[in-house]
Amino acid sequence: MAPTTTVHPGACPLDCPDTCVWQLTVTDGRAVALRGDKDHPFTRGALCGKVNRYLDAVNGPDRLTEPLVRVGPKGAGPVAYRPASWDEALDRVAVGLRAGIDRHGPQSILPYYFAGTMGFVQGWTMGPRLFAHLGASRLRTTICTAAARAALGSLYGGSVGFEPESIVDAKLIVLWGANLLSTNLHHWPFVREAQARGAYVVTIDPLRTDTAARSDEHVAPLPGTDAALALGLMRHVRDLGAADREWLAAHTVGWARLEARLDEWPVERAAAECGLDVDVVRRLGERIATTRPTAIRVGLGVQRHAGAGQAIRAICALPLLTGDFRHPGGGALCTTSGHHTIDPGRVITPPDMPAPPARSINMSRLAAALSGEADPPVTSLVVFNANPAATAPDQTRVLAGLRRADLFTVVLEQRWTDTCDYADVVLPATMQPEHLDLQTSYGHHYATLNLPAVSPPGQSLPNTEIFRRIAAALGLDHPRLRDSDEELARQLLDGSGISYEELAKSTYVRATGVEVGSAPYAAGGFPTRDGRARLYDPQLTAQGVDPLVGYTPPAEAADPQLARRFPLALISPAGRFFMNSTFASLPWHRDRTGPPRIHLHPDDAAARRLTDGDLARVHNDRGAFLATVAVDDATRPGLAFTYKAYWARLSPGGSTVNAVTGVRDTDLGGGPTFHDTRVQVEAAGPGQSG
Ligand SMILES: Nc1nc2c(c(=O)[nH]1)N[C@H]1C(S)=C(S)[C@@H](COP(=O)(O)OP(=O)(O)OC[C@H]3O[C@@H](n4cnc5c(=O)[nH]c(N)nc54)[C@H](O)[C@@H]3O)O[C@H]1N2
Ligand SMILES: Nc1nc2c(c(=O)[nH]1)N[C@H]1C(S)=C(S)[C@@H](COP(=O)(O)OP(=O)(O)OC[C@H]3O[C@@H](n4cnc5c(=O)[nH]c(N)nc54)[C@H](O)[C@@H]3O)O[C@H]1N2
Ligand SMILES: [Mo]
Repeated sequence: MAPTTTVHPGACPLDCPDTCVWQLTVTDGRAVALRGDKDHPFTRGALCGKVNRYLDAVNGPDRLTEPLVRVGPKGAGPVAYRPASWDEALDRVAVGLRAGIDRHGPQSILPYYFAGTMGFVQGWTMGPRLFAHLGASRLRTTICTAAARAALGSLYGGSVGFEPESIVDAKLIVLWGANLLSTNLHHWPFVREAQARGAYVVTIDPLRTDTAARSDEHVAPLPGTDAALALGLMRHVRDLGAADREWLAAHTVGWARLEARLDEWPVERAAAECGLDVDVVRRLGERIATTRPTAIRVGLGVQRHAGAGQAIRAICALPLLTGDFRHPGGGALCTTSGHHTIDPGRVITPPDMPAPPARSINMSRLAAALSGEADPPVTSLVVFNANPAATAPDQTRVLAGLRRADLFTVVLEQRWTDTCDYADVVLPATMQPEHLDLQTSYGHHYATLNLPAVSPPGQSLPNTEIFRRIAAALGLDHPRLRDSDEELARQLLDGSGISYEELAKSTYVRATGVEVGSAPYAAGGFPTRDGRARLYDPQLTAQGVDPLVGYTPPAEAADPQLARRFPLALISPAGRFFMNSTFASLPWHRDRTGPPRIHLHPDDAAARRLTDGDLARVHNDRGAFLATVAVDDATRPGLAFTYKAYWARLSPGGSTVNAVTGVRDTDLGGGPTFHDTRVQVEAAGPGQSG
């Protein structure tokens, strides 16, 4: 018989601002080819390198295809597990969760999940709904953008900014702590188009990334000092008479106070704080003062430091000063999330379903929550769409917590991960081509519907179905715990202005009411109560934060005491071929990425007699990891870097960079401070290669 081939549109589910629309080719029931949808206005056809090989993950021999239950010690890996039927596995889950509830109450259960899929249906509906109904601890999902969200909520009233496609109209583009070529690839062609039309592109990043190297100028401040730079730039803009006082008066509050503060921030002070040449700051200030429109694309790297909230506020205050939001292509943009209208909150706790009040636990503090900070203790952990053993800070304590004999852990996964090593029960989950989902984007204004196109391997099931079955196994019979995936998608769309039928027909729609190429805040109208942006926000006082836009220095990076013992600041941004820890076990992706590396400035390498290819031990008081030395002048003396999210079980020594990152909240939002870390690096002794 001739093979049957069909093509199915869908959405890339990964935690990336681009949310590509793709076309999946299925032959005789098997996913055989994947390409980008050329007609999609933002992603325009090309997929990134790592997702070009997404079918390696879908069709991989390492997919989990049946439930597994632990029969050996925690931490020993797959050998400690045996296959089980769904009935047996679900029974274990129910018994384990019930035992915890009986001893310590439902709050002893912690669901831990994040954006392994950004699909709302598989991520933010049935799982959180079940746990809310049970009265389990709520998860504060802070691991990625919490500081930015809180800062933008204060400043603009939400995570909103210039319309991303309008960047082609900008005459000056500042890529601030954003490595577009690795993490926001589909915005880059728009930047190039602006450049072709004469725009000047500046990247502000402590590292000379590919993006920095391909910009017209690279400005490399010390990590965590961005607010100081922004204040110095604002001061210079003001001194040059370029503050748009009319727009400031009409559409902001707090300008008079901020102007007084700028008196304390001459460019010399800003330059000194940032470790920059004063002329660099002056020249950039002049450019900003004289170029309309200026677009500032703000990455998330700037907000993984102790002063993150103030950094985002100060950077995003700049275009308020220059009146840039008047123009298409002017203003700042960190994430587009606040423009989107789908709110999973109502779906997680529907009004007709009881959800007892419960404490919240900050996911960025998992290490602490598992080792004594939580009272009542966390005695059950249900992990889905996340791999915290690799990705959460303070890995030594995270792993010790996961190893606790009194902790009952359930992991829903597509393939065996570091976190599975510590599970009592592992449940096999479907991937994007196999389930229904609905997505918006944190980098553009489109929403996409993804319908199942192939059958799942073995007995794997969508998260939603697994949670429906866990609910049944627990004897919970509220009808809301039986809603189908399509019903959940429809509930998500309720009141969003997007219709399911329309999405089913066209796959994606422009979802926000903001027109392509428009200037949504030209005449103010920010989503604050009075429509004004807040340079001064008295509500922040209660959170211990300066109500006025200002500068909070980094914690470890700027600690001279600590620097004596741990002389190198360390940042761990996104690499190109992994997506957090997703793909970090696949042969093609690993080949492209190579082993964990510690990148050192030539001076720092020489001082330690380290050369390219040496195995080094990177350590501080919290822990250590092993990495191959890469001597690299993309960084500056005193600053080391490595890429995030290798797997511990596949790393020499069995730990990753998160063994040295710590549990410390950002000033605003309770986010993690991955890039605010100090370490020492030395040659790994013999026998340390694990
Ligand atoms: N290929 C790939 N793409 C990804 C990811 C991935 O792992 N791989 N991860 C996804 C996720 S979860 C996210 S949240 C986004 C993150 O993507 P980004 O927003 O790009 O965030 P980071 O990678 O943390 O850091 C971006 C840049 O900020 C720089 N940086 C670090 N500290 C500072 C600082 O203090 N000041 C300044 N100015 N710059 C600083 C880093 O050197 C880095 O080049 O990317 C997503 N996309
Ligand atoms: N050192 C350091 N650490 C960091 C960062 C950093 O900058 N530096 N960045 C942080 C950031 S920004 C983020 S967002 C976090 C991300 O960290 P995590 O949230 O842990 O994300 P991933 O590592 O991608 O793991 C996602 C997992 O979900 C699984 N998954 C995907 N889809 C599904 C599904 O439908 N069902 C189920 N059951 N599973 C699914 C994937 O197989 C994968 O194993 O990492 C953080 N960790
Ligand atoms: Mo993230």
